[in-house]
Amino acid sequence: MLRLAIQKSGRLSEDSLNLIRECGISFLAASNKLKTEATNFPLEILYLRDDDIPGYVQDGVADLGIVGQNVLVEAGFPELEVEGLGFSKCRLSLAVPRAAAYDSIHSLQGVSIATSYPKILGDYLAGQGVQAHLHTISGSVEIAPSIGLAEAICDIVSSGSTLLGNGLREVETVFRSEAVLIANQNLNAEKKELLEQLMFRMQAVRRARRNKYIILNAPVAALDAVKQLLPGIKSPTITPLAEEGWVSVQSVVNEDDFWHITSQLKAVGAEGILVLPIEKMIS
Ligand code: PRT
Ligand code: ZN
Repeated sequence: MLRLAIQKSGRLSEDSLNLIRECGISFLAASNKLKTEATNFPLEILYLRDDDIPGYVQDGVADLGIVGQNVLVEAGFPELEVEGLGFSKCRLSLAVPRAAAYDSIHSLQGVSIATSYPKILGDYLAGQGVQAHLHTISGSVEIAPSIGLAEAICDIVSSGSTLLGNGLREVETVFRSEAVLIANQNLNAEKKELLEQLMFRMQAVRRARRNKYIILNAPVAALDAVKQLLPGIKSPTITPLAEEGWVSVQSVVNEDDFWHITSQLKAVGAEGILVLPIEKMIS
């Protein structure tokens, strides 16, 4: 039985649960929301504050966890990371009041900076040869300059609207983060095997999310041009249509390239283009 710790309620909770569900693992809703057991995989889910997850996994109270890299590195256990999960992407950035003079990181020499990430920020500043006064606060970091607590801040940014709304200007990216799967480093053979199975499923789900299945009809004369646009996993599947001189082509395209490729396919003569989501994609 594996114990997986996820965030109880917050930005990571829903995406963590969705990933587990898409791996085909079902579980009953927890009555007390502290833990639940899966019904079709040897997995128990613990619901915790995100800040507690790295320590619980390090100590072996949980075998696995899903947490932001920012929290993991700040907790001092980067070695627990197994793989990135591609959601909750954000950055830890330095920001100063809009009107403040700022030329380079050296403008922060001797300045007071409010943050909830003293370790990551301290390491970053040391690497840049800058000495600043760090004020560690646990929340509402963005208001620190306006209440006179600090001259600059270092906080998590995603869209940037919180900084904007508080009259702040983002000046340096200190750290880039996403949700990661973490694991205790002394798992026994049985748990390691279960972790392998879980990772195999997670990878299949993530690959599927990044790709689409595409089916289209094309005149035989346009086939070479269509094949150029659709590399597929190996190569596209081509079957003749009942109508002479036409074929049906099936392939997989990356979601990022999808709009670009479909417009080019139309331009070379493809018709009846269907695009379908992929549920799982095993390499
Ligand atoms: O209660 P618990 O301790 O479990 O949760 P929490 O309040 O500490 O964390 P939570 O749920 O806010 O965030 C969990 C994780 O989500 C973080 O550790 C990051 O890895 C990730 N994440 C992604 C973010 C954001 N995006 C984000 N935008 N975490 C926080 N923010 C906050 C940020 O602190 C700032 O206040 O959102 C604001 C900035 O957002 P924008 O869009 O205005 O730039
Ligand atoms: Zn937290």
